[in-house]
Amino acid sequence: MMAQFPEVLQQSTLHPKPVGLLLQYATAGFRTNAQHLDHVMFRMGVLATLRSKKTKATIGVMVTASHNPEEDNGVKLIDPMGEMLSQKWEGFATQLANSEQDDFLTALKDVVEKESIDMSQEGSVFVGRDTRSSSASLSQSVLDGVSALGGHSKDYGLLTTPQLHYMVRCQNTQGKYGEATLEGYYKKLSQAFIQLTKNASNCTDDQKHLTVDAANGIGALKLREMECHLKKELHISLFNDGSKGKLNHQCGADFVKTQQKAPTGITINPGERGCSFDGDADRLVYYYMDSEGQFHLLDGDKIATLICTFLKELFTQVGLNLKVAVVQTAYANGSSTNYLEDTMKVIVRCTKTGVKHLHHAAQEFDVGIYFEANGHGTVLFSEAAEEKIQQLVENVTTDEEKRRAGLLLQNTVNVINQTVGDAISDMLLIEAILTIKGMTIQQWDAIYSDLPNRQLKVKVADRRVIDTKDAERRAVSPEGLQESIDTLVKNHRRARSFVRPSGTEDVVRVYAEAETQESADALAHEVSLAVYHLAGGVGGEPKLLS
Ligand code: NG1
Ligand code: ZN
Repeated sequence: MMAQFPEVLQQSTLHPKPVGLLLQYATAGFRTNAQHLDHVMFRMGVLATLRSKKTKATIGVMVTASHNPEEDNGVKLIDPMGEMLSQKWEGFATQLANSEQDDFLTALKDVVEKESIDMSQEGSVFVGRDTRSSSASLSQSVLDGVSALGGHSKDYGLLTTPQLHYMVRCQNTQGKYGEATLEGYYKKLSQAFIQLTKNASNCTDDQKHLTVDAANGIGALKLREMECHLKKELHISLFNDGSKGKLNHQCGADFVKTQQKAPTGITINPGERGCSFDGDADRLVYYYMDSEGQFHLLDGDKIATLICTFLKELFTQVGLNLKVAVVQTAYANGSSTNYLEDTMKVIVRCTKTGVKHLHHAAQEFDVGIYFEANGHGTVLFSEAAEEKIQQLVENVTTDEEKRRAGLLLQNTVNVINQTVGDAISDMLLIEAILTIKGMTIQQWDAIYSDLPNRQLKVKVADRRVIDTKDAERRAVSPEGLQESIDTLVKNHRRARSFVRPSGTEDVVRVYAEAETQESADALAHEVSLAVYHLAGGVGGEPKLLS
């Protein structure tokens, strides 16, 4: 066991930690300027190998900073079933990343001891990276970390984040989930998509057309690779493919959602569907322009609602009584929650921000549809639910109509990447649903009307002074803040507002929604002022949006 440690120690000196630099493994792993990350990458290679030895399974390491600017980078670990790293190990990740050079070995041995890791066990790690200029060398540092501990690694090179999650799950289920190759991923998803859409009648070429903004990121490359598998069942016009624009700059799902406007660099005619991926292709939002040139956004809440409607109809058709739930966060538009609960009569759960929270909540149901408003999400089917669908399709006594619905369900399961939100997979599912239902994007948008809303950021000296409860919907500290918010909310119609410290940026986020945009903007501004004054705001007072 001890024989491996001198090697790790020696190798770690080639990836030295800048003295005093402290980072935290947060909702999206480690994320900061790429220049500060070399030691973190090496150490995460080491940690992933330990995690692999502990779980006796393959672990994934993805090098990406998602929707952050090109000069940033980051790293996330992927657990055996393709899910996010367990919370306990997030702590170990922070501990390893922050130990100074001389203490690194002690920190490492501490993890080995606490987890009683058998160091003679083999370690296996899959590595993937996005298109950032820093990603190639940083992912090499991850590989160095794996080999320093004698682990085996497979470098997939350029991948979307959800593709790496998929590979890890395929590998650890011995192929039951699919084949752990890009070809396997493309085939599984595109075959399911073609099966889903083949029965749709009267689908015109116009309806098969979709404009995609790939945020100048990895999604563009992977969508191009996939296109030939789709057999022209979907006609994609790809924009922001990385050939000229800057990654995530004025484009991509995060830009579109936060700015509530179309990305630059795309051409989209009135009424046509467009969608945006984020920089690592795990988020997706849709939109269209109406005949007056007005932009309409269909975010994660609209996506969840469409998927839920589709699945519930199919479950009714086949007569399956499954416990279906939609999992959201406090950022979900109030209209979506009302529609799901009051009209659709489905269970709605609200969790803290961060997909791992949503994912865990969704696992408690037969079918758990989870989406953050920003477009990150997927659908989870319990093993029992998948078996019931399988039996239905295989049962020779099932009548034709039910079998057809059963096959749609089965292909829906197959087109979905259940490990994590996946822009490509979610896009195929939505395209299939719209085709099958013969629905336009305007009809989808009309299922319910969003309440106007606004998100703002406030800079404070220390955002940790804000503590929240009730899935971040109420602030418990600093004193008086929640009371102020309650009072401010009362002055607006159909209003709601909450604040929380961001997990990925050094800011406090403010969310407000109300009956009109003016009202939502005013409320967001008033609450920002309350945060500024009660939670130690720095810089100038927040200004009202003009
Ligand atoms: P923070 O910075 O904690 O709000 C943001 C997103 C999350 C999640 C993470 C990880 C919002 C309001 N927050 O978290 O939903 O996606 O980034 O990327 O969109
Ligand atoms: Zn992302």
